[in-house]
Amino acid sequence: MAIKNWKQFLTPYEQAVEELKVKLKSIRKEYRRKNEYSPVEFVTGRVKEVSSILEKANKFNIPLDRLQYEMEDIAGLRIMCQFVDDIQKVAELLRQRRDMQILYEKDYVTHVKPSGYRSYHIIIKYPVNMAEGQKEILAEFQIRTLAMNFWATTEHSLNYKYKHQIPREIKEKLKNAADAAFNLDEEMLEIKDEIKDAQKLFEVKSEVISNITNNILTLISLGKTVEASRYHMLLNKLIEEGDIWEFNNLLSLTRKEIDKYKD
Ligand code: 0O2
Ligand code: 0O2
Repeated sequence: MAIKNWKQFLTPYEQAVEELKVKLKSIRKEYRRKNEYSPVEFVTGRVKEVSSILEKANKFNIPLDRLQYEMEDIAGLRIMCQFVDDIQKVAELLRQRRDMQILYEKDYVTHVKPSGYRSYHIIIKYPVNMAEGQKEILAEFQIRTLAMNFWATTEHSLNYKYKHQIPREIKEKLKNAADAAFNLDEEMLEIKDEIKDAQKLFEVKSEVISNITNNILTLISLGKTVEASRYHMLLNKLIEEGDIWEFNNLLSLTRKEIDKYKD
């Protein structure tokens, strides 16, 4: 059976991708709001192109009237993580959700594909509320590290370029690149705590700098331009070489300065 109206067929998938993107991005926002490290680095999503749907249906002998039951990745969400152990944290967050039903999981992180592909896949059933009522669709999450994503994206483009007939020498190079990506993930995991500390420090510093800047602006609005420019110079000096203790000190000095002029 041919699908007469692809636009109509794909509408619930488009809605699902948009909704799930918002939901996943808000997981990150929630962690950030609490000033905590987020296992979600960034999220992308797409609805499969009609040409790719037809190609895959052909490859797996899926009749077009069975697409909605048998093709799992018409709606696809990709969740990128900084570290390998974040992948299971994200999977656990998804397992706890009530707004989707997990059908099954495929662990290509432990069981690397012969191509070198690594990712953790979760297939879900997701209800979409349409004008004509609720419709349940299938969707696929691919959870991976930045290194896994870099490799998969490159290999995907090469497959597209060579129509799945990648020359042997390029295939070998890709295999080496997959090993390098694996090693990078391992090494990043070893220095995870240091990286997280550095990122946390950066966030704390950014917040203190933003508060100092606000205080300098308050001093200007109070007409205290000489004081404001003195603190501005001090801040510029700290930005070059200051540590967090010195930034906090400057913040409290600017607060005290403002207090002097409040009635
Ligand atoms: P931010 O934090 O401001 O960058 P849409 O709403 O459909 O237009 P969507 O899905 O958000 O957009 O766009 P897309 O192109 O799929 O990219 C998704 C998000 O992933 C975007 O962030 C990109 O900036 C981010 N992104 C893509 N590649 C990378 C990458 O290599 N590293 C990082 N850290 N982020 C990347 P947002 O949502 O626009 O927000
Ligand atoms: P797209 O949208 O072009 O990415 P398969 O094993 O791929 O024949 P199946 O049963 O759909 O078939 O399941 P699998 O292995 O879980 O693959 C689903 C998706 O995972 C693929 O979708 C890819 O996105 C990704 N994937 C799987 N293996 C590889 C790989 O070796 N390299 C890359 N780059 N991606 C892979 P599609 O259908 O290829 O579509």
